[in-house]
Amino acid sequence: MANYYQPEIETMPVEELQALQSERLVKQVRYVYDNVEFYRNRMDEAGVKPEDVKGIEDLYKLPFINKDDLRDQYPYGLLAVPLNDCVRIQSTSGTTGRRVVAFYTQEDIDIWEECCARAIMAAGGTDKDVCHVCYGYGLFTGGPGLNGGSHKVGCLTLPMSSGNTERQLQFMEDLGSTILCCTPSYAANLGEAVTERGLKDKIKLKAGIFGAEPWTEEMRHQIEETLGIRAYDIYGLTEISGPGVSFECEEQAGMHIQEDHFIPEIIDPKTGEVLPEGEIGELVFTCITKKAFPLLRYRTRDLCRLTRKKCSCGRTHIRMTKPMGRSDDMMVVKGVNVWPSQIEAVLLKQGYQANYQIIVDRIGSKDTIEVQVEMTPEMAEDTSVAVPVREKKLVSGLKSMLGIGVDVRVVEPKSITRSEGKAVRVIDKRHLYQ
Ligand code: DLL
Repeated sequence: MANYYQPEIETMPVEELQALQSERLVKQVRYVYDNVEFYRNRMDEAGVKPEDVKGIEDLYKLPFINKDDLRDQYPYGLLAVPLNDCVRIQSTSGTTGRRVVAFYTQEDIDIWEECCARAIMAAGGTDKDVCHVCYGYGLFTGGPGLNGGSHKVGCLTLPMSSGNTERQLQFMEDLGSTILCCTPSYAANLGEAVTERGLKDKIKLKAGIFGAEPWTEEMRHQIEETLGIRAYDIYGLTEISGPGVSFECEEQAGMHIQEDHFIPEIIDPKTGEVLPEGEIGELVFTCITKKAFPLLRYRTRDLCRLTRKKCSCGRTHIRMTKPMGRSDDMMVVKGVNVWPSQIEAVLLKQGYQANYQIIVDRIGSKDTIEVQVEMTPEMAEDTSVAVPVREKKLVSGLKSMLGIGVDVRVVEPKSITRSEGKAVRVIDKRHLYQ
């Protein structure tokens, strides 16, 4: 069975890695210029010729592309191979506009699955494992990506897809699942169900690979505790391939970006200026090995920071911090920037679980923000602390985190709808009035 921990690539000295990137970038820019009219026009407009890019130091010369460009080019405008050479499409959910459809050749699929295989191995996976995949299957990349990675590692793969918690638990117990792959919000729900049914000692899970949505360190601890596992983060996006663009190793200290395939940059989202290592900004990716849908300098809208500090796992690939969310997840409420992850951190620190919803509205010209959070069953049983007392404590915690007043409603256990895929945390009713 192939070993998808690839030390010759994953621990390659940085200078060699960058030489490899430069070589691949030069070829890729020429390939894209020759095969995609949209890029040819963009580069001509920017006055950049393929031969101007001689290595990664020239990356900044290329124009950016963004999600609107992808939507405008829907469906075939960015295809760099004849449609006949493509074997698969995947797609974004399209909740915020027209869908983005990404195309893959067989080689693209192989590379993508290899990245997912590396992620599984970095979480301790081997061909002895039973890999329980309950990301959604279908157009969403989560299920197909981790499924392919699990095959490559040689795990016994359970293609569960999302939902039907009873069946998930039954298979987990009967087939001895050892690695769980799903969104962190669904992992938290499974953790809750395991606790309620007293199954913790009956399941054999040891690791989880969770991503596709932002999650906090507090949530990691909670999931690790309830499921008795180590919880690893995995990041990716449909446009760039899917999960596995980056992932955590055993150090759980940032996600290694698969730099032999993707070159990351951090830019100032307002000016587009490339920022030095260590600064927070918008993550931009250039794909240097993709054939069907090769994006150059794609603006992800995800905000994070990069570090090249040595990682004790031995991998040399640069690490990214957990994205704080997309730049478009940030809300401006009462004139202040508010991230759902800040709210989550306060709730979990005060012993709640990640079952909450944030409702933003506008009354007259004033913004309102209400956080509804469920009590845990233990809190509901403990009558010594009244609900208004709990609410007051949360109001104060949120005020010191956000700097604004927030209404809080502590509600009964199980009264907030559970997510099976990406959780919907924010309902911003102000959009209705625009
Ligand atoms: O969510 C791919 C994926 C599937 C990643 C399974 C990890 C696991 P999209 O549906 O295109 O693809 O959404 C991509 O989700 O730009 C981020 O905003 C967000 N995202 C993905 N992974 C993480 C993560 C998949 N680990 C968008 N932490 C990205 C925070 C994440 N946000």
